[in-house]
Amino acid sequence: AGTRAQLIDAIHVKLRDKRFEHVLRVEQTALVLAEQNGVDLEKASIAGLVHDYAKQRSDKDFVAMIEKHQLDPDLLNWGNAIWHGVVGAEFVRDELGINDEDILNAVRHHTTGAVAMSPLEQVVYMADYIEPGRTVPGIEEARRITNEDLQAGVAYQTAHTLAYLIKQQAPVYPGTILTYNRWVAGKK
Ligand code: DGI
Ligand code: FE
Ligand code: FE
Ligand code: FE
Repeated sequence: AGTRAQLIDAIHVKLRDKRFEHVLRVEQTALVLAEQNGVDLEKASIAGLVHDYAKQRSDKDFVAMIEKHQLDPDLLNWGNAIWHGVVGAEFVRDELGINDEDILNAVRHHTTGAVAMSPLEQVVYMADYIEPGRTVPGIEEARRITNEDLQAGVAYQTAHTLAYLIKQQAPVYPGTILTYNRWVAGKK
């Protein structure tokens, strides 16, 4: 296992400065949420730093990775917004040598959420949404709710993201709907 500085360098060469600065803010926000929720701080740091590691890869690279790891072929019908998390975790493992499944799941699920999310996954999902650079309407309420109750924050983000996608008439990834059913609609 390398140092944080080595990890930072490996990430920075793959990301534009704006994206890299977002990643650093997600790390710091994840550390605060981890502390508040009894989550391992080192894992929160690493997961925050690597969550968008694959964001700037080409579509061709993602398709090759889906084939290499024989991931769900339905993924081929989606694009960077979904791939950089779900498929991005495979780049994190293959290129950065991170094998911790909790960290890899936090990367996989940071955009869409998931039916089952560990506390670390919830921390990263929420840190990405409320980091101090985010300015979307309602962000102050999202921060307040999340600091009070992490799981309530997950429900808030999930509901608002789905409403946003529907308003845009954007395609909704099936995993996003499953997350909504579990975390917002309370389906067992
Ligand atoms: O990578 P970031 O910009 O830091 O944030 P993110 O990974 O949470 O990506 C957020 C974007 O992903 C946001 O524009 C909404 C989009 N998104 C989330 N769920 C879905 C989705 N886009 C589509 N088309 N379908 C989804 O289910
Ligand atoms: Fe992302
Ligand atoms: Fe997000
Ligand atoms: Fe992000």
